[in-house]
Amino acid sequence: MITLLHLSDIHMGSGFAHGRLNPETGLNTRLEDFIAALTRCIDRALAESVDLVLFGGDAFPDATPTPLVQQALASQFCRLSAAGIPTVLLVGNHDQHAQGLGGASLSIYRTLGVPDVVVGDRLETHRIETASGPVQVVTLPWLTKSTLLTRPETEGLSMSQVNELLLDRLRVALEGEIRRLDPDLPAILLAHAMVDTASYGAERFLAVGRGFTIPMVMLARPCFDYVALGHVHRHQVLCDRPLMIYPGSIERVDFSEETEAKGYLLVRVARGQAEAEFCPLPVRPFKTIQVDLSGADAPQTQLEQVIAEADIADAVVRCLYTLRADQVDQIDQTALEAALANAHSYSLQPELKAQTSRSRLPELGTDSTLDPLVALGAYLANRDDLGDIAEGMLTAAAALMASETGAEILEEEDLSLDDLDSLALEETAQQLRLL
Ligand SMILES: [Mn+2]
Repeated sequence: MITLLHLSDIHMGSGFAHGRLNPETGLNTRLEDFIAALTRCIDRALAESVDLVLFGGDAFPDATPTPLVQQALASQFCRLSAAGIPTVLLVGNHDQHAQGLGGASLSIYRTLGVPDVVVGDRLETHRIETASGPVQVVTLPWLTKSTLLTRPETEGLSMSQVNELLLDRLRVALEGEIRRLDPDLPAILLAHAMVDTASYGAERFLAVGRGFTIPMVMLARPCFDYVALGHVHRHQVLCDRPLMIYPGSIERVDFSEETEAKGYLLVRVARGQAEAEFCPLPVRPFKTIQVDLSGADAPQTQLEQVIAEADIADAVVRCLYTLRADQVDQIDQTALEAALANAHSYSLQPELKAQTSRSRLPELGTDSTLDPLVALGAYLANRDDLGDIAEGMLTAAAALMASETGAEILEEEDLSLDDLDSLALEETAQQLRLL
């Protein structure tokens, strides 16, 4: 029987906006939270003397973490190496470098030859000698179309056709690995993937290179005794035979994870059997306070009352309140800040109640086949306040439409004129500039 600790989606270095500077350490408190969560995972692995640690991918928010963040992660995984506990670090979508092969933020561990650390940045099978005997780990990192396809192969294909082709290739490649497995030894699949039967968490919004979905049946093969997943931030068991689990992220990355339990898995695996225990971590609470004040006679009093009743101690708090334009003067910002002082951090997000329904531009009509660039032009022509950035937005939008990823984003988001109207435009402009 092999005991292992399976964790995933560390995202070390993200969510700084939800923290503050710790004057004693000079670090952002959210970095400290993420370090504390990872430290607890490694502490447990050492305390249990597990035979193996599996990391399911997404170590950082991107492939170029700052040295401080890189070091924070390394100093924890090095404790496993020092204890002689084999560790597999799988490459997730956030760890991949957009340009060419290699260069993933975790590849440095292989380059340095860190003892007992295996980096899974391609589909391959690793035979690992553990204290309780050998185990086979098939690594399946996050797939992009450039992983298994060449550019000429995908030319002229729609996104869904590319995904079909990619799945065909994956099926063949995975079959190749499976056939080479030793049937007498325990076998584990470690995959960073969006499995079709999973329910979404924050990763839906985090994904930079939006990828594709793998059918659960393709991974739930009887040759695997355990399927260790990463990518989805919400802990969930997808299948019992073979046991297939997302441990979820180890800390809350954003408010979409407000109500989710965070933790890691302790798993016992032998040939033909597996059992897992979810171990919750005591992580930072997130708290959304939402109140509609538009009908209130005394909005300030009511808002302070709602805040007083909320459990905000040491929590990351966002306070969303709706009010009428004529009520704005009745809100005392300083008093609100005092009421929220007990929180770890907070943001006040007032929203004005729309007094009139949104107007539509007649020239845009209801023709949904209208060229997006023409529509954007017509929209900007009617928005004098955006005059300064109108030209830049059009240029950026044209570039966006011309680029493959841009077209994919628009297609995936099903971006229509209605959305354009309701999107926060500054943010749109900023995103366009970033692209
Ligand atoms: Mn991911």
